[in-house]
Amino acid sequence: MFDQLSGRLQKAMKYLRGEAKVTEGNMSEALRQIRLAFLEADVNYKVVKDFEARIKVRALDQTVLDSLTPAQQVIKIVRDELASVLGTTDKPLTFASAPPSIFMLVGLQGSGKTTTCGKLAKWAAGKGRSPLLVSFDLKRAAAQDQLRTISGQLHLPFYEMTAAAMAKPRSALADLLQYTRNRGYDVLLVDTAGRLHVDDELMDELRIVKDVLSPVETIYVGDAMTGQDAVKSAKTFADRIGLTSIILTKLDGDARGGAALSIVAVTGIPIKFIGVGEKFDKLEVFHPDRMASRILGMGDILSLIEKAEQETDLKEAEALAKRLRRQEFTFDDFRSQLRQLRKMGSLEGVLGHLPQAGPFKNLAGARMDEARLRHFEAIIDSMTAAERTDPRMINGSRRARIARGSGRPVSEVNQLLRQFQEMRSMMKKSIFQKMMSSLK
Ligand SMILES: Nc1nc2c(ncn2[C@@H]2O[C@H](COP(=O)(O)OP(=O)(O)OP(=O)(O)O)[C@@H](O)[C@H]2O)c(=O)[nH]1
Ligand SMILES: [Mg+2]
Repeated sequence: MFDQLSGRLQKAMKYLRGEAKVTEGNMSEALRQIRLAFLEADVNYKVVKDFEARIKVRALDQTVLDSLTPAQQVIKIVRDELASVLGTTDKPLTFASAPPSIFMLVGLQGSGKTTTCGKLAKWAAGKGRSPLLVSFDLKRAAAQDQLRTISGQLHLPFYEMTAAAMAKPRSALADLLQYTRNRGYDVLLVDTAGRLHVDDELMDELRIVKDVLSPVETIYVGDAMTGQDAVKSAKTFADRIGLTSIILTKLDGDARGGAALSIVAVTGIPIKFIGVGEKFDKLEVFHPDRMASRILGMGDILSLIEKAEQETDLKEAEALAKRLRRQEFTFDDFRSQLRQLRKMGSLEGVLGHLPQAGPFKNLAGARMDEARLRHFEAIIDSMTAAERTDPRMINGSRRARIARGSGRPVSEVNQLLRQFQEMRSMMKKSIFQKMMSSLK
């Protein structure tokens, strides 16, 4: 997958090998090579520009891991930024809280909608769900036949949508919904018509389907081989009917990578699966991080980098534990912990180690609530450096100022200060210290 891009990126990294320090000079040639590699891979121009700018800033920033060579550091940054362009964290397909979960597939002609319907049905059945397949194509009778055949091959039920019924699309869809519920199917996969180009008639048709069925996921199926065309039409579908997910197909072919590396940034919609072959098991859950590593190749160097990262995390944790022992825990530490948590994507890992009682109760309760952590961070950001180091100085008027600065109510500032003080006093009892060592 993306062999050419991988090759070019690896070549770009060679420009930094053996350099003692990353400077503007040696970075600029590496960056030029990265830019060319991306443009050649048909990545959206604006995405390339942003990517390049971010790498430049981060590469020249001295705070990168000191145990890595300059080339390794840049490789790490490129890998991270690739992952960020691909969507950063895994976003699994959502099931409805009350069945049936309706997945509606849309996209241009030949993008792989019908095939992907079959793949998703197989995937859902493998998860113990009972899927029903239906094709809602007002124009082409052959569309019904294709999906019926696929259902047969998968031994999964198919809902027959007749031409007569489709003459009244709204009532046909209402009947379909009733049938799905009555029979107890908990996943309904809705295949739709494709067109060579986005047109008003298709959009009207799709809007009716979406309106009547209210799918939990409206999935754009895009052919990765078509590069920026897939990106452009995804944007149109997103703007005109609304999308929740993207599945890119035909990544087993000689797709250059441009679609995958542009579509999330351009549309703001996450990629959830990729199609890597015509067979029904050729569907992979999309992991931005793993995909970034795959694109970059360099497996050995990447695992070395990961090890260095873990060591750094451990070192930071140890330093923090030391400060805690000396009771020097400040809001700066607290904030960097919050950032660390958000960076990890999931709070479960770290907060899971906290005792579920005492002062930690509230914090552990925040586990599910990313927004609250962001609010905490905003409040801490609004404190002065002196306040962060010595929160005891934060009196009433300072609290009001911090609330104004962060756009949060004073009550929330009070709550954060209270929790912080509780944490500090708990630390005297060295519970946190124990927790830190349990993290190792
Ligand atoms: N190699 C490869 N081929 C794929 C993949 N997904 C779909 N295809 C092929 O792409 C072709 C078109 O797939 P369909 O599923 O019929 O596409 P569609 O979007 O339903 O097409 P229309 O209904 O005509 O709009 C078929 O030959 C599929 O076998 C994939 O991930 N890899
Ligand atoms: Mg089709």
